[in-house]
Amino acid sequence: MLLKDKVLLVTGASKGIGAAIAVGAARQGAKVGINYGGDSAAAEKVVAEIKGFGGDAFAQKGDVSDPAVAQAFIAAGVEAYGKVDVFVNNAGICPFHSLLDMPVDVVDRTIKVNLNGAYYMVQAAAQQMVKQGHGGSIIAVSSISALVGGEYQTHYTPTKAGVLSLMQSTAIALGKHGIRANAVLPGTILTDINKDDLADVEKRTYMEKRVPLGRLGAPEDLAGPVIFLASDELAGYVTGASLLVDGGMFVNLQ
Ligand code: NAD
Ligand code: RM4
Repeated sequence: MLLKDKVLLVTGASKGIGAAIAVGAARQGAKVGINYGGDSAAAEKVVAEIKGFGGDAFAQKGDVSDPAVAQAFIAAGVEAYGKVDVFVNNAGICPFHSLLDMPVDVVDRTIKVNLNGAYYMVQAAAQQMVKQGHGGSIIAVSSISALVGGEYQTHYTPTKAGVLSLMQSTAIALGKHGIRANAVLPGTILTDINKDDLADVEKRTYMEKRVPLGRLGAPEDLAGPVIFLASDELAGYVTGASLLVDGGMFVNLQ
């Protein structure tokens, strides 16, 4: 029970990586608050799964690109459980699209959700943690895409580099408050975000072949690394760091 008595809030957790983090953290004893963008039934299913094994969780709908949603989500966590110990910024979108004919609204939306949304949420969580005065852990789900490019991700990869940079600066800004800030960088994880992209069998086979561990990732592969970074016991001296969780894809040149 690495997160016993801890309160963990996570954005974009109705499915995919966020849901796996929520469930994994709850299994380690955390009380969990879930933000999500759309599918209320899916979010309630995650809450029900957690309650099913004796955990505690709530879900709150809200578009992270709205700064008021960040304040409301942190406030909901405090109202439910009295404090926020761990904040995980995970919500994100990746509408694959080519560069030359990229519509302005697709660029703007991607940046607003992935980067502006992260900023508002991290700031709101930080304000609460500083007020509490007993430290905390902030973790952002960045990406291997913070380090490498993608032909149909010219709007997306800068947001993931931005989120990584946000954690680095946040680590400096909040160190004096005992608050740690770190990033996880998933490789290619099978979720709805890339379902259409990987429906191209040739691309999927190519991506699989790039992974030394021999398979693409599952959402659950991110739970352990996030729990590690959340835990003061295990990662108390880790801040400003980034952890690739990609089966070795990034280092696989030849
Ligand atoms: P997913 O599509 O399965 O889940 C996305 C989640 O974000 C959902 O819960 C959705 O409701 C929520 N969301 C989307 N827009 C939102 C908004 N405006 N406000 C609030 N919530 C919103 O995708 P996923 O693969 O689990 O992605 C989660 C994060 O992981 C993203 O930030 C993504 O960039 C990152 N990531 C994913 C991969 C991958 O290969 N799947 C790799 C690296 C990084
Ligand atoms: C990740 C990475 C994956 C892609 C997802 C959408 O950052 O680029 O390969 O499938 O984004």
